[in-house]
Amino acid sequence: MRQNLRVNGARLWSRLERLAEAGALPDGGVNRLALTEADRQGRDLVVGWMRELGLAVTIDAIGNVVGLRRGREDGLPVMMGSHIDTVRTGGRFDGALGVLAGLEIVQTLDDAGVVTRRPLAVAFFTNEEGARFQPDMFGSLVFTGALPLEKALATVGVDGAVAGEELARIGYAGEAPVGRPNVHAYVELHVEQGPTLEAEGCTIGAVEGVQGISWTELTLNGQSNHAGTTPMRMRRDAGYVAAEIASYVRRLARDIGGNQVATVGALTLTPNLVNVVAEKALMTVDLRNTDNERLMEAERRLADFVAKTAKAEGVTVETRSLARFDPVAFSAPLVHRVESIAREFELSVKRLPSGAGHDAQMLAAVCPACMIFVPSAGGVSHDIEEYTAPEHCAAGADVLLRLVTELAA
Ligand code: HGY
Ligand code: MN
Ligand code: MN
Repeated sequence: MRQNLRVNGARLWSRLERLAEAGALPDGGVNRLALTEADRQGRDLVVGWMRELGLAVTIDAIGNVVGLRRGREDGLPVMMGSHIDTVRTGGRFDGALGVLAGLEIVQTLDDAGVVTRRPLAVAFFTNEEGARFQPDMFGSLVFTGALPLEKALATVGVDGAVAGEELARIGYAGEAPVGRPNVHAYVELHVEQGPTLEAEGCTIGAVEGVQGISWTELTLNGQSNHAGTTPMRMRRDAGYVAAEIASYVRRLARDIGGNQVATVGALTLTPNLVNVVAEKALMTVDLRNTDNERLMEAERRLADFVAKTAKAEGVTVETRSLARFDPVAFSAPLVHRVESIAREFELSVKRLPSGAGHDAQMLAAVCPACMIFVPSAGGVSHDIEEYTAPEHCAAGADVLLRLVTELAA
C-alpha cells in the first residue's frame, strides 16, 4: 500500500462548498432537514458524485445510500460514512465532511490506480439529526436492525409530516433490504462540534466512544385564563411550570457533575399571548452523560421534579421518550490506530469522548467502529457559524484514508 498517499484537500473543500448550496441559508448556514426538498437536492448531488466515481449505488427502504467500490476480492466492505441531513440552522461540516471525505478517498485511490483487497463503501444515513423526526440516528438504527423499519416509516415529525410519506415524496424509498448490515468495519470522520481539540491545539481526535443520550418530550396541561383578573392562587399556569423545569435542568447538570449536560431546546406555549395564562406547554429535555449510572440518576431526578412542580400548580404532565441510547465504546484497536496514524503523520492528537450522537455509535453494535474528529472553530456547531479549517478537513481525511486502506488490505 502506497504509504505517501494523501487526499486532494482543495477538491474535498470544493465538494463541501457545493453540497452547502443544497439548503443554503441567506447568512451562510445550511437548512437541510431530513426528507425535505433540500435533503433531496443534497442526496441527488452526492449520488451523482458516487455514480461519477463508478460506485455501485444502493438505496435501502429507509433511504440510507451506500456507494460500493469493488475490491480485488469480494467480501464485506470497509465503510466510511456519516449523514448529509442538518438541523434547521446548521453548518456545512456536520455530517457532510465524513461523507465527502469518503468520496475524496475513492477519487484519490482511483487517481493512484490503487484497488484495495476488500471493497470500500461510502454511506450516508437518513435522518441522523433527529431534529424533524425522532429519534436521531434513525437511519443507521434501521440499517443495523436496532429499529423496525415500519416504526421508522410511521414516525410523525415535529411538523406533522409522516417519515415514510416524505421519503417516498423525495424519491428515496429504496428497494435494498435493511437490518442485515454487511460491513467489515466502519470509520466516521466528523467535526468535533465541541471546544476540546481547538483549546488543546490538537488537529486530530481519536474518539473513544459516544456519551449516552436521553431525549424526553413533556406536554404540560394547565388552564388558560386572564392574565389580569386571575389571582395567583387560582392559576394552573403551564408556562410557569415549563420555566421552572428549564431552570431546574441547569441546576441538575451542575449537581450530577461529571460530563452531565442538560438542555431545554424546544419550548412552545399555547396560546402564547401576552395577556393569557398558558394552558399548555410542549417542551423537550436533552440529557447526556458518558456515565450511564449518572444519566439514569439525572433522568430520575428530572422526573421527580417535573411531577412535584406540576402537581403543586395543578398542571398535568404527559411524558414521551424521544430517544434513549446508552454510552458506546468504540473498538479499542481502531481508536489506537487513529492515534498512531496521526502521530505517524506528525499531527497532534488527543483521545476524547463524543458529546454528540453519531451513526458510528449504531454501527458499533454490528462491526468494529471508530471515529476521527477534527477541530470545530470556537467549539461551535448546530449553528450557522460552524467552521473547520480546510487543512483540518484534509488532515482528517488523510488519517481516514490510511486507516480504511489498512483495514481493506
Ligand atoms: O443530537 C446529536 O447529538 C446529533 O447531532 N444528532
Ligand atoms: Mn453529525
Ligand atoms: Mn448534528
